[in-house]
Amino acid sequence: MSRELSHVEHIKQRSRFLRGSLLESLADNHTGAIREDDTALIKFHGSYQQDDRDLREERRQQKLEPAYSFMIRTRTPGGVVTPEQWLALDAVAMRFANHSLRLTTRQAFQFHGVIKRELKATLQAINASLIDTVSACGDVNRNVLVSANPLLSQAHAEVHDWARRLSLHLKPSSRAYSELWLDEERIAGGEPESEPLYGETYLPRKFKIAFAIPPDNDVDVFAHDLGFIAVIENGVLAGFNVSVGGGMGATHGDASTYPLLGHLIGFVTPGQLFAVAEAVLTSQRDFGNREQRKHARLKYTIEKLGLDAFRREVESRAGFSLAPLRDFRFDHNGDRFGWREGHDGRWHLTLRIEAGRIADKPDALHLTGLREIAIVHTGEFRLTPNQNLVIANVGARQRGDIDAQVQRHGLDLYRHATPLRLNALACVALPTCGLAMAEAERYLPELLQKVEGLLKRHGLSNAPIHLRISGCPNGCSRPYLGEIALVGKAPGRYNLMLGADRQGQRLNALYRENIDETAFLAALDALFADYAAGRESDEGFGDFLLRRNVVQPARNIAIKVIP
Ligand code: SRM
Ligand code: SF4
Repeated sequence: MSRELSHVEHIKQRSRFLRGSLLESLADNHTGAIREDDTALIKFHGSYQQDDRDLREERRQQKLEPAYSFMIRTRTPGGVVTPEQWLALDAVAMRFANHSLRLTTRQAFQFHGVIKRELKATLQAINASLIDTVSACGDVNRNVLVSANPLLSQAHAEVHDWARRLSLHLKPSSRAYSELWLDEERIAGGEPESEPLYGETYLPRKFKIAFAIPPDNDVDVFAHDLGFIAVIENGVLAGFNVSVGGGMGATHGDASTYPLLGHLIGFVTPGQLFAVAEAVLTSQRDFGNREQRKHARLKYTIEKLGLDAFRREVESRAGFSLAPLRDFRFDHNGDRFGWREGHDGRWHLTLRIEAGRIADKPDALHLTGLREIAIVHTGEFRLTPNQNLVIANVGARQRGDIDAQVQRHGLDLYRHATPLRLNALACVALPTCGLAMAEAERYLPELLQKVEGLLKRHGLSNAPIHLRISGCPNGCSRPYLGEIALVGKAPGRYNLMLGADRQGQRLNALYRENIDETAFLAALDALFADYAAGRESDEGFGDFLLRRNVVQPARNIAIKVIP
């Protein structure tokens, strides 16, 4: 096997802590792009260079360069923003981006379509609202996920606070971001720069952390490199069960890449949280594969070292042994919609936002509606890990006003949509994602309508089936945890995956490869007929398919536990 470091490792190494030639790239008015090496570095600053793929061919024929623009992603741990911040981000979307806010599967906002000339002004406008984009992408710890309803008890709020602090603790210390985008001066003769936690080549690959609060597994905790499952005993946060080595990404046709669920390795108290997170992260930093990026995620590092050896390494770095796991039970992944009352009598409204895209469309002015709500709302907005939105912390007397605004602007999908529609996830895919092989977000409404038609035919309209679609096998909508998943292979063609559970504890498996819409609708039609006739009461669609041996469990179906 090659021992040559991957190309990106060299770029990081000579980047002077993520500066590279970004200044020169930004100053070059001859192109809408940045230099190639800088495209790897700008990710660490929370942005991706993209081009409009709908226009690619036309521009090529016109001998024009691709229609370059930049995607920007926020670092918003747990996805919490104030109404003032919401208004600032809305203004950024309207002034600099494509007039939409995109809520992601990691509780962040994305802006699409920002042109190079306005990139700096856009990042400054975001930072002016006290939100940054540091490490939203790149080979570092990414936005930290937290169960979306942390106000349901005092302990929920504590978990959220731990996640926020951990996100700060694991933030790179390079000043490159402030210098490049916020015009902060370098202090002459100051301390030489260093990255105590990451080192000058950062991590081998992206690194993702999530905090789950049972019984909700809305964060899909086992899909992350590092998962913390809160253990709340008698209303008090006792600590966290720790899971390591989850990840969704795979490459078509390369059996050495695959999605995996995390392994539970023990329990830590809140006071041990930072030490164990650092120990896992630095173990990955030191043992992760830096030659082949396809094999660089923690899941492969753990397979290489062995789970026991990995746990011993973590314990030795943390300076303590992990305690035995505590009991927990998940009953649900996905979100719970509608109003819920918090522990303190305040109210939280979870709205369905289809594919996370908030825009003004002819039939519904969602961006405008949420702007108007932000003007009067006195609580917060919370993004869910499933691309939805919580209008959080509302007084009992304000509920009526919020309801009226929600209804006026057609934001009340949660009241009448089928469970299928409420729970479906779609990644961005075309036209902005450079890796998309097939449509996802743009195809979702039509797809749902067709699948809903089939469900209706079999009397299954109320079946809470989880469907996820992604435009390629990278897994941004966590498709391998969908009871039904379509994973893009080519324009109009998908792999049909089936059989995950609804707790986020079992991966699905390949059912049919590289099929078109007619074929996968026909396959689903037949399976829905069987399900309608043969399901046991409350039996999930994925569970049914497994019981009937329609699909065989994929690798790593059960979560490996070290006793
Ligand atoms: Fe993702 C790459 C969008 C969550 C696995 N992801 C991308 C890029 C940046 C494409 C690229 O590299 O050029 C996509 C940008 C599309 C666009 O135009 O906006 C992209 N990923 C997204 C988002 C926006 C999907 C969404 O519709 O919500 C999510 C943003 C999350 C955030 O706020 O940080 C998003 N991506 C995920 C998730 C889900 C999660 O983290 O919970 C995964 C699977 C979990 C995992 O990481 O294992 C995921 N994205 C990937 C991968 C595959 C990684 C791997 O280990 O192989 C790539 C490709 C890569 O890294 O090389 C990728
Ligand atoms: Fe792009 Fe693939 Fe991620 Fe979808 S799953 S956003 S197509 S990288």
